[in-house]
Amino acid sequence: MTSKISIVGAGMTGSTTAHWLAEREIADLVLVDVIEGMPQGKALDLQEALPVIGKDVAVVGSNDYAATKGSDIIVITAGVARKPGMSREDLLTINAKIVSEATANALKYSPDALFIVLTNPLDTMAYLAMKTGKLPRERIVGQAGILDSARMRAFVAMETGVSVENINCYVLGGHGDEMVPLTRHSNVAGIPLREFLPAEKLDAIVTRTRKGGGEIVNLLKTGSAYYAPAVAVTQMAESILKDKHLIIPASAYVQGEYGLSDMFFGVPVQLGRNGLEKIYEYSLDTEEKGALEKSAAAVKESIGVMKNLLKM
Ligand code: TXD
Repeated sequence: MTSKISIVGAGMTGSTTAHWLAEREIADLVLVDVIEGMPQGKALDLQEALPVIGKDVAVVGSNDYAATKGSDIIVITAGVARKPGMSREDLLTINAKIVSEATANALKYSPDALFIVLTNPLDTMAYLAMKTGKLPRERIVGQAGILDSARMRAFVAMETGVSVENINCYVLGGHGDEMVPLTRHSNVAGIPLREFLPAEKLDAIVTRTRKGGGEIVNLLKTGSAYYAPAVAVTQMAESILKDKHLIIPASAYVQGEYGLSDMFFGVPVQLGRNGLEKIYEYSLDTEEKGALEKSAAAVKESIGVMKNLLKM
């Protein structure tokens, strides 16, 4: 492989990301974690699976960032996962330390890498990683929007019986309960969702989407979602390495887009070999603008809390 992706945090999300990525055969992979033996064991197990599916990918596990040397992409999914009853913001204190250290360490060995951040609270941790690494906004995005939109697509498919391939949903805003599922822009094979489903069904889907992360946490009890987040990262990495110019919802550093600045927020971004190429702006009505503002306020508050905490 000519490309290399390193995943910091070889827990449920990190190792599942490696699994999806290995199947795509787009890059050699490195798993890094603080737990001794764990990333090595998972990497070796995955390496031993690849002959069965005929994929020539090198998978390495390590506790040392030296193994990540020369990575094209660094995925940060190290941290503590949400437990039932724990808000994303509760995670802030613990995860801020982990994310800033991970960013600084990864940059020592891959000074030109692009970053995809997952650790929660997502928009805040992406902001922290960007500031810690002094990265231009092109080089860092947070994963949230593909996941939230995929959840909504899954719920629409379950309700309508239509193939997921026909269902296009767009969820913007912060990766929290105030996220904004754009029902006016979402559609089934081009037919607006609002025409396809009665209002009460659509409202229920919007609510379930917003609480989608919590629904899984409550079921699992000992962790949070990982299959869907991991495949979302895979789609982002693939768009970058293949220079696809794919437009996907993701958390990006806004500089005036949607009237917002100096924060990470879920917006439609175009991803190519150089990372974030462009942020697109949907035309929004008053209600949608109001919902985005509410969501932005929640993210700004979380960033403010972190800045205070870390005296940034
Ligand atoms: O869509 C999204 N943005 C998310 C975010 C979807 C899924 C998970 N999301 C967040 O990622 C979640 O809220 C957590 O903040 C992280 C990791 O979630 P995961 O479910 O993978 O948690 P695990 O299984 O506990 O794995 C975390 C690993 C674990 O193996 C720790 O030992 C490791 O992180 N860890 C570290 N690795 C490297 N370096 C440091 N400092 C470190 N600290 C912990």
